[in-house]
Amino acid sequence: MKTSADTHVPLPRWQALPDTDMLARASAFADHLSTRRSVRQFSDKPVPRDIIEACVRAAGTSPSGANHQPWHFACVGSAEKKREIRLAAEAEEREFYAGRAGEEWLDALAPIGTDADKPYMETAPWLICIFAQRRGGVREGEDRKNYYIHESVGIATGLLIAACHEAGLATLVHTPNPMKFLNRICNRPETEKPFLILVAGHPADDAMVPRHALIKKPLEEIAGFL
Ligand code: IYR
Repeated sequence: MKTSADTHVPLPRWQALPDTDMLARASAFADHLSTRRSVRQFSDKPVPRDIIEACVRAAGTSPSGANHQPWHFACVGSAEKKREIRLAAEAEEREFYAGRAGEEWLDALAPIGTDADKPYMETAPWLICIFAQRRGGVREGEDRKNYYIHESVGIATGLLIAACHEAGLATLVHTPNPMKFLNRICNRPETEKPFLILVAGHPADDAMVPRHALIKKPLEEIAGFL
């Protein structure tokens, strides 16, 4: 690996912890994340914009291909835009649930209880529409090829979900298919591909979550040590 004073700086502010602290912190983080639930009933209680900004800043720290940061977060809080997005998403979802999904997919979704009605897209204060950029670069105005776009945007989305949870915000990953309509509604260029919509807000007081979603695979099933 090539490093020089021109291109590199010493790793700043690295915190070395004793193993016992590392385990305690990793375990506490895992326990906290295990209380996250995908929520489909939201309260209309407002969430100040600066909270969303802080969560998106956390997402923006994500690693990405060649550090090109190939993402855009269109944070939709206006009632008119949320309504437009809801109506367009529901139109796609109606076709999905009426047959486009196919029997096997609908069968897999049955325990979650979802259908084509998405009222929460208007009730929740924020719809964070995440776009993946095919071209860009590190600096504003660059037009270079981006790399590992989906991996990068997926990782950033994971950090965004974790940041929202840490802030006390409930979220839902929503992926109407297709969702090309988002480019028009969010004024994003054709070179960007809608990745997903993250619904964010306070849960409704009477929010319910599917039992199905509580089944999490144990460590032995999801990890191997070699
Ligand atoms: N986008 C649809 C369907 C849907 C698909 C999957 I995979 C889910 O885990 C949940 C829903 C909807 O939002 O209803």
